[in-house]
Amino acid sequence: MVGTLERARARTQALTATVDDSDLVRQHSPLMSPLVWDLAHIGNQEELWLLRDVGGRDPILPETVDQLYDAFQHARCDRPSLPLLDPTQSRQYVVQVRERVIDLLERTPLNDTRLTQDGFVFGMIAQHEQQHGETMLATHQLRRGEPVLDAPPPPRPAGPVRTGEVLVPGGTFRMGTSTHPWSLDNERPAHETTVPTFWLDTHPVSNGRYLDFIGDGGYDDPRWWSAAGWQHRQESNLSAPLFWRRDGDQWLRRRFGRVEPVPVDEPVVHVSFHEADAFARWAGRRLPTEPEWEYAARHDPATGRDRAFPWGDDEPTPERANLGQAHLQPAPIGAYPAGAAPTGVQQLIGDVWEWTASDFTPYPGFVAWPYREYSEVFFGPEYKVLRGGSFASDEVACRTTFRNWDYPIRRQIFAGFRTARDAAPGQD
Ligand code: AVJ
Ligand code: FE
Repeated sequence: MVGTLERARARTQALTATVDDSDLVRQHSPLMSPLVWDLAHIGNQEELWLLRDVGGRDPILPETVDQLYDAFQHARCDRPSLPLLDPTQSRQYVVQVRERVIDLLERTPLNDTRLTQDGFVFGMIAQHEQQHGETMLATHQLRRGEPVLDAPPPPRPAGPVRTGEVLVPGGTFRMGTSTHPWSLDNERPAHETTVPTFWLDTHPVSNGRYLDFIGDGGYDDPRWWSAAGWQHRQESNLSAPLFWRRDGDQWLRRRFGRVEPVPVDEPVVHVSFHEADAFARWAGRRLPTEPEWEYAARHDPATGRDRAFPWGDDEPTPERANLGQAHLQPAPIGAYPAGAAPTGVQQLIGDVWEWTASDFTPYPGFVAWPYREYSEVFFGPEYKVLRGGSFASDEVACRTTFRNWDYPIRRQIFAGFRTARDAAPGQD
């Protein structure tokens, strides 16, 4: 548990120590908080839940500080004008909180309240920090200026890759979880769900395939777009994924401050739900539903078991999935044969978040826990669910049951997609 908290902190450090103080307090996009807000917010959530709630300790700073870091009190675009802790104070604050947390962990017997059972609230805070790690990485991607981040390139496939689709035989499985100790409220409870037989892309949609959509005039043909999608495409003048730029007859993309030709064999990333949905229709297909996605990722048709991961119950490894910001990009299509599901579907975990067709809604029997503002206040048709995690997701916050959500117009997150289609009657 301490190791998991430390891994999150090492990442936070890497994302906040590599830029100078003026970069920390700057707003790199109205869509994002200044990095210094994320930093102190991470510390503040840790203090609120672990030190004050579990530990019964007094506040470290004047209590007026809490509301500055309450995400519901101030929109991201307003956060730079708040009287925030400065970079030095923020760094000191998170260190102080963490020292006291380690002390508390040594004294607190776990399992004596529901909040501490199996270390849940410590796991929740580690997941929270890692989710903000992913958000801070998205801020780095939006930041202009010299590159400051580095990582080795992801693995490449060993040989030729067979792309296409696989038939996923329908059936009933237990969607979600009632037993994973660190699962968040929206993943609960497990409930029987029946999925029809369907076809699913073996891999996420690549930049190469996405370029075919662009080249075929996909952005200019309202036939492929939903009404809301077309309206957004018009208003925002969309013509390619975020961070792409056409240069003569080639496409370039900017990634963490470096410009390079768009790699055709990499999963497309930085597309909105609307773009994913339009691509799918252009291809004569659709986005998978959330139950279809989870069923494909967990269910083993041979044994009838629902597993933890596509490859089985063992934890993720660097051979199985591109997670944890080990690389600063999704890996090429076919780079993770060891991560395949029994049906042969690949790269469900890691690389890019995958847009699904589904709205973010509660499972039957949902109970908000431990706070309504994690999930419950977001339920409804305004948000679409994303699954599977990205190269920027840490494994503590990446499960086959884990649900992410965002507005269908969002593009700065590390989101791509894969497509599906119904099976013909009798194909099962
Ligand atoms: C689950 C990724 C949508 O970043 O808005 C962070 C996670 N919740 N702090 C977000 C979260 C509170 C959340 N997402
Ligand atoms: Fe947060």
